[in-house]
Amino acid sequence: MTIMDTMEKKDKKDKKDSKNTFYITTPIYYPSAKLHIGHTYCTVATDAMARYKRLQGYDVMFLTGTDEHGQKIETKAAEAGVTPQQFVDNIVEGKQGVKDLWKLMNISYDRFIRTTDTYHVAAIQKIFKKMYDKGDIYKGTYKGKYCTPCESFWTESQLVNGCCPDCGRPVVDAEEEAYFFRLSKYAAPVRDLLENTDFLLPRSRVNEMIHNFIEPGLEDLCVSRTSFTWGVPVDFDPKHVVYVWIDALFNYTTALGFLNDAYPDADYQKFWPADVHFVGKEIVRFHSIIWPAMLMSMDMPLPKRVFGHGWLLLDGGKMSKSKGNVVDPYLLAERYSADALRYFLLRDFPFGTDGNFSNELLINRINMDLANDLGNLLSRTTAMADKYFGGTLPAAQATGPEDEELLALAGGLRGRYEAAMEKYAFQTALAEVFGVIARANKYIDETAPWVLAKSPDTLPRLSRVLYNLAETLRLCGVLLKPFMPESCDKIFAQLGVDPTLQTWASVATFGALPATATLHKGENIFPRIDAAKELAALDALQEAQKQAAADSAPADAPAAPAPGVATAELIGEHEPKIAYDDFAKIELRVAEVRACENLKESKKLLHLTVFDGERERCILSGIAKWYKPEDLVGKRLPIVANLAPRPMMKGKYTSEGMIVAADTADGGCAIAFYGADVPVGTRIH
Ligand code: ME8
Repeated sequence: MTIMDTMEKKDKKDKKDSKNTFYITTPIYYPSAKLHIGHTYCTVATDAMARYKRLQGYDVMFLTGTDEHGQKIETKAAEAGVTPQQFVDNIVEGKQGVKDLWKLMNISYDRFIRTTDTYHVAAIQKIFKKMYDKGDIYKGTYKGKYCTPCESFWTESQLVNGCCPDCGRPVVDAEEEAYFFRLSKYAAPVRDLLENTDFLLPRSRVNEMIHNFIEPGLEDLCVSRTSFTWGVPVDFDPKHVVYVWIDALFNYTTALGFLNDAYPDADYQKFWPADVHFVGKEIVRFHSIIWPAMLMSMDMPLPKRVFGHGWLLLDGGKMSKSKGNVVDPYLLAERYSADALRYFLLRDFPFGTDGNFSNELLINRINMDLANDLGNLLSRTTAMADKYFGGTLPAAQATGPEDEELLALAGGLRGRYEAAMEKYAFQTALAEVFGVIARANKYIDETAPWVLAKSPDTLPRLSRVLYNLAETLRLCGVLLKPFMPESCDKIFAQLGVDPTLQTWASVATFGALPATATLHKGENIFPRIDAAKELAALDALQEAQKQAAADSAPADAPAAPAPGVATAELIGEHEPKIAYDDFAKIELRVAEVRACENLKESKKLLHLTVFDGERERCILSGIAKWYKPEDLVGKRLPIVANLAPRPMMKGKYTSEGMIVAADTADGGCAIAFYGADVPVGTRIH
């Protein structure tokens, strides 16, 4: 019996003691705009974890998808002049859409759920009814503070400085008939779950949840809306649609066939409860408080774990679609390969905390780790095997004193890697692998194969040295494959490693590669990047993308973010404060509308001629949906008077300012008008 057979047997025995399935999920993303690097980060992490578990022999279910209902999408579709379904279809299935992005990034999901899938819609109606029949959902009137961009109601006690605790924006008073979920009923068991188990990780997030939400007291949760229609209708009261979180959270079970026939119920029996939900820190509250409470109400088992990962920030601040400074994963993956981007994302940023994205970090990481350390080790090893032995290592091999340290480090790698992966510490797992790669490069310098090649007496030693290098590369390749699947296949091809030597069992100890391995020198898998040149090129490309985004947005469209980017974009804690002098630079004035008309080229824009006290100017404003020209003529309203003029509609108009408006509770916008007692041209401070 070989070492490998023994290890395989042991692995099988270990697994028999527990369930051999692993169910992992990403959040289902809002298809309100193209996904960005933040979404890619979470999905790549989930993919690496899923591939790692498959490598270990688990029967894995990896679910991702899109959360397609809600007012935001209804509004965006209307703005784009299409139906909500057409709008989401385009973002999910269209060119460079969500599915294209996951294909490019080599995401090995097993299922993709869209909350507009009919099986999901029908199941959500049944779930809603079940909770209603149980008395856990009841009808009431909602009076509360509402944050329009986040589509969230808040209680007074949850507000931070009177603003939304998630995004820091002002909230408005709102009232409507609504159904409620008795969240308060489950406060004690949820608290127990958070405090006394490892349900939620990292642990610091538990403290946040207890302190911010449990201790102030859990209030019942509004779970239906009447102010928009793009949602799952409550079938026994159709003027209501199910409000986002019931619809969104139960995706994790409907995609397994729970209460529907699209998938066999056996999948639900087999895979539920989930082993882990990966979610960004801003939706930890929904996954660690509301989700378990709803499952308790449904008498369903709870997921084993929720992991709240950190955010990717851009240059220390927020990444924002409306600013046009989100990082486009398409651009980077196409330029440097999906594998390089995947590796960078999981190597540079600790998964549990925030990290600062920059092009410089990306390029340095590719050059240092992939081109220098891994790429060089592979090309030196295969080139020497080729040069000295025509590729196939002779069986006569001699060990030497330099071997001990490398063999010990590489031989123990799987255990250290596994310990890190089980804690979702991708950065540590990768650092372990690259520690071994660095040690192997040092081993080449210590053993000096080019000297050994000079005498027939030292050829057995040379053969052993190259064997040790090839075996180290094989071990590292197997463990890197969840992170860089395509590149590792290329590494295996150069090392002549067949699939039986790519298994988890085969990397338990050093030495499974046959002594007379045949290596082939192949292409350079990770070419070195000219950093200065690439940084300049990336800056130019990203600037062009930013400009294109700005050109396609109306001059003074309200800066309300798409929910798909709200997480990264509304990072209150990272928002720099401005000095009064900065505020004073913005010249706000009272202007009078002298003329106003609809534009035939755009449904969204109104063309206004306003008098600012000194002169007339043209402003194009994206408010046509909420104001008719005749509502505005003669009115006095606030404008930003010192914005740089902007050509719009392909240069046909130049907009010379911006109208200041507030978001309303129903997703519209409201302008504050001044009376005749405020002279035209007055500065607003
Ligand atoms: O919240 N850094 O969808 P969403 C890291 N539909 N991760 C980021 C990120 C950033 N800058 N920006 C986004 C929703 N993410 C709901 C989820 S689940 C039942 C419903 C990732 O499109 C992160 O994982 O706003 C975050 O939680 C998720 O995208 C939010 O995506």
